[in-house]
Amino acid sequence: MNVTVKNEKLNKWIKEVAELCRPDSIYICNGSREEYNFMIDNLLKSGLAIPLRKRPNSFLFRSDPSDVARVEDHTYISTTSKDEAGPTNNWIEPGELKKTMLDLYKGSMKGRTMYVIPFSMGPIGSPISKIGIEISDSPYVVINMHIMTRVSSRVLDLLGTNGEFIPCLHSVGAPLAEGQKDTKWPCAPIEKKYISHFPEENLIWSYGSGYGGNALLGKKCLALRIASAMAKREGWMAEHMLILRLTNPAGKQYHIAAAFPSACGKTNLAMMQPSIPGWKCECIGDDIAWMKIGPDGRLHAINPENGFFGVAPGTSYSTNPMAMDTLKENVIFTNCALTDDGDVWWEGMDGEEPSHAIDWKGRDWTPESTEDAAHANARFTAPASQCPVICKDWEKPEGVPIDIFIFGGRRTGVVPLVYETYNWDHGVFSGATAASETTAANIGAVGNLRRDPFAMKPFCGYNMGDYFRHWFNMGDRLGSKAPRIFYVNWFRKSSDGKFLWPGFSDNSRVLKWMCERVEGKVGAQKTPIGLLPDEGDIDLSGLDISRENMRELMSIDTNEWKAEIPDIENHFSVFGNRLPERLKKQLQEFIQRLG
Ligand code: SAT
Ligand code: MN
Repeated sequence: MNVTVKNEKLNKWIKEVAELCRPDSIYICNGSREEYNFMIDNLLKSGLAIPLRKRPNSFLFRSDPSDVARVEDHTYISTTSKDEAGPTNNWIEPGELKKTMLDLYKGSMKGRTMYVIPFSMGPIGSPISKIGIEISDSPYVVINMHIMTRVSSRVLDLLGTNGEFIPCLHSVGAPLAEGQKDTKWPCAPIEKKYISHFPEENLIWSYGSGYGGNALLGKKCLALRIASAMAKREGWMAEHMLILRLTNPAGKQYHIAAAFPSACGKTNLAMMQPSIPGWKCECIGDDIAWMKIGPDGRLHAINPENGFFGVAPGTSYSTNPMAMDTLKENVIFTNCALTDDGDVWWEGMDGEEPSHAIDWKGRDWTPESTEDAAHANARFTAPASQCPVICKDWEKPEGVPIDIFIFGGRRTGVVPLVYETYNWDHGVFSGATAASETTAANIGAVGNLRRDPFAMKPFCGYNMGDYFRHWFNMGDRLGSKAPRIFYVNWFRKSSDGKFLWPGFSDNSRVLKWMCERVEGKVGAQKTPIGLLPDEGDIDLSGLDISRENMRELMSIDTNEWKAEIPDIENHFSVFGNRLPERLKKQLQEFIQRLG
């Protein structure tokens, strides 16, 4: 497999990185099936990949127990001035950060192969796509990138001799001395992990982790952090949003983009199968949306990814049948449990628990074990094309026109099932103040309430005050063609700790109400927080839910909302003079409405 690199900048960069990191060999990837199989063969031989008898061409990997999720505390937006990174990002001055990281990279690939991975975010050759080149010393990264992005030698052809690309440098940070045996999941200790972004020069440097968003640099690093900064400069949007197409019984299509934090059900909603008759849902993307204003003046969205990197625990035929059917073959599983008959298993899967399994740490597990068999952030990596409800237009370069934006999070209390915001500015306020309980997608405490504006707190590549302003600017440009904005909370619990709303396929009932609002078919009640459905307007036919539960789900306790105000003020105050006046105005109006 001889791939020649003609791009001058790329050749120079490959040479520089090789001189710095001192790999034993260099391999330029072409993205072919043979290459994938060859990589898998090597991973099987070294015992890193575990074949799954029950799922053709599927493999299980177990990470090091210290390397199981994104590391937000070690993620940096490195701009010349700290102010440009803003108060929600970690910042180190670029010169200093590069010096530290250059020291770490020195010889970091010794004993390993350095892979050069040419990839496209978005269909290859499309005007909205971006080309990245990831250099990595992890074969696990190579095979995951094959699924999650479009890896191809065609990307190199497209680059020609002087095309532009986004350099993404990755090392697991575990050089091997002469004769030293490798570990199953090489990585560096937490204090040496750095996930660094230099948005002023569209550059990504990642060191020390081999897991998910820390290592598959096309995803959060390129398609969100770097892309959000580019989008701000160029007048488009890069958002942490799923994209779906909903078709009503009359055949009318609605496109919905929804922002929820990591591990809050984006994949489930993106592939949801409506429980209401005659409605159809198709998936366009489950994590990231790039949106531009089209010639029709509307906002058009594409999914820049090529696969799903979804949370496994909790995924089942009852919660997400379309995901389960996506996972039948050609899947990489990470940190799931292994059953005795050679399949994967995780908590929340259908059917009986296995009486014995090997847990994600490689130990015997039985239902009596005190720890879970799969890690809470165990993941599947699966090709999007395998999803039975992937929309036929999911790769259309012009994207799909967005009708509805949804924001939300995990809130045990306070926030009702759904409300519509009064207008764009109020919608931006609801996105900017979105709060959610933390999940296992990041290393750190789980279940703490935090403000996670637009579900972008960990992914905004510049000052978030400016990001809010950018949302207002986009709204001004879109005018009457702007999507309507709603807020949802699928996770409200009753006083005895039970979920009030069944969720999953029944979320279609809430989406139907949104479509009817867009059509002007249903009214709504004005409340201090927004427009709530009139009783009876959410289609509950065929659903066994009590009136009391519905009332509790929709209830608004003014005192609880008043109690949120100091926290919102606090949250806003950190942005100083970067906080748009329009958000301050929204907060004042909100306080007045609460009385
Ligand atoms: O590890 S990832 O960042 O890719 C998954 C997530 O947190 O959404
Ligand atoms: Mn995500």
